[in-house]
Amino acid sequence: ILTGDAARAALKRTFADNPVPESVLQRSAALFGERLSPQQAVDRILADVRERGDAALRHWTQLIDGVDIDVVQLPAHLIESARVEPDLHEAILVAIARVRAFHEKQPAGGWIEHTEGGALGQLVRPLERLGVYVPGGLAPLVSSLIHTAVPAVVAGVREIVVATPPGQGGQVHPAILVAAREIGVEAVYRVGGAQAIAALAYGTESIAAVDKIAGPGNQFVVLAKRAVYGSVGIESLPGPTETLVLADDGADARFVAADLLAQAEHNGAEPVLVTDSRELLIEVERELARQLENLPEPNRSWARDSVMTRFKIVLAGDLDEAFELANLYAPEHLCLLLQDAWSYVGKVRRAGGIFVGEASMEALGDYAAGPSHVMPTGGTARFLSPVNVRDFQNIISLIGLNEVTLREVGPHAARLARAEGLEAHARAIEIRLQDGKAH
Ligand code: HSO
Ligand code: ZN
Repeated sequence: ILTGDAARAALKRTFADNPVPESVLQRSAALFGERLSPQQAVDRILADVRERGDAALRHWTQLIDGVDIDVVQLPAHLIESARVEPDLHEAILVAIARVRAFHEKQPAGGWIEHTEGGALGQLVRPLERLGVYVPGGLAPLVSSLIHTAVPAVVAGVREIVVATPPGQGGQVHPAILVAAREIGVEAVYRVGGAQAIAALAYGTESIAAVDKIAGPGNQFVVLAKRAVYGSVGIESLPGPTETLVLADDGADARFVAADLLAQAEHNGAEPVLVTDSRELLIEVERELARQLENLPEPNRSWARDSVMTRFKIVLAGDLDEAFELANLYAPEHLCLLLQDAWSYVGKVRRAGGIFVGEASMEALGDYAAGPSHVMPTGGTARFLSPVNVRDFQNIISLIGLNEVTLREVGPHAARLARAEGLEAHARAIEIRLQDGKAH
């Protein structure tokens, strides 16, 4: 149990590079015949895809996923014919509709102001082609597709393509295909990992390069995204997820424990409890042990790993200190299980999302509350926002001034140009002022 300065030290993000797990090094030895760091492995894959295109995609997919994909793009009829049970289909539709309705509320238009001095403005244009990475692995993250692609649809992006690692036999989970169809995704590519990021960034024979890549992924995907950034837009570099539950003595320990465990079940997750109540803390620990025992496998092992290795429990002197610590940590998710939780919202300065009160648990937000569940992790809420419509649009500045403004502002601009030693700039302005012919 952490208090005071020890809590401050534990919650302050240090941003040291994560140590490379031995299992990753062993895997790279198996793949490359030598022990490469994840970064070195990613660099090799990126260079190979850039050089050899589809042939490299097939090679790495065979080696890493153990799957032969002679055709990288999933045939369209498989998207058309994908089916899931009716209840799940309905749930997908509800999630899409709620995420869409939420993002349609976002003020995202541009503006043009006309005055007697002419017009200035900001025009908003959607990106043309977006790549959404959908992690495969242990569970098909259909919600990640919805929570990334739907805000892009609202932004006006017309070409959205998906890359996801293929299962044995090259198939993609039907829930992902149904969601892709309902969202109106253009194409699904059966490729994952760094090789998928390379293909989306550089293009190959069968995958046209995109303008931006969005969506969460594992350590290799994140390293690859960081490496291609600049050649292509990158929406964020999401790390392991984290949730800070801020609870007082009025909170129901069962709910607190349930929210922490829901978080803990994610790979590498960091659950944090901050409370000003020692009684609650003791109750939560008891509840946590009980609920953990009742989870089925493999979820219990996943959750136990997070709870045993990364769970932080903080006892704050009062709620003011609790909020100070929460702002210091800048959590991806901040869950307020407080009496009169609404009255504390104004105290939050840094978080990806605030979940206010018992009925707004983070797990609901993961699926169907409305806001995108792709939120800034690792303390990046200090400078990043959750995925939103603006991530999928560009702004174009519009300058349409006339002589009135020119006469007023031109001499100042010319003076600044000369101060910078840029004579031709100054003259380009003055040539209009001199002959009085500027319109
Ligand atoms: N809580 C995760 C997102 C997620 N949860 C997807 C379930 N599926 C990161 O915000
Ligand atoms: Zn989750």
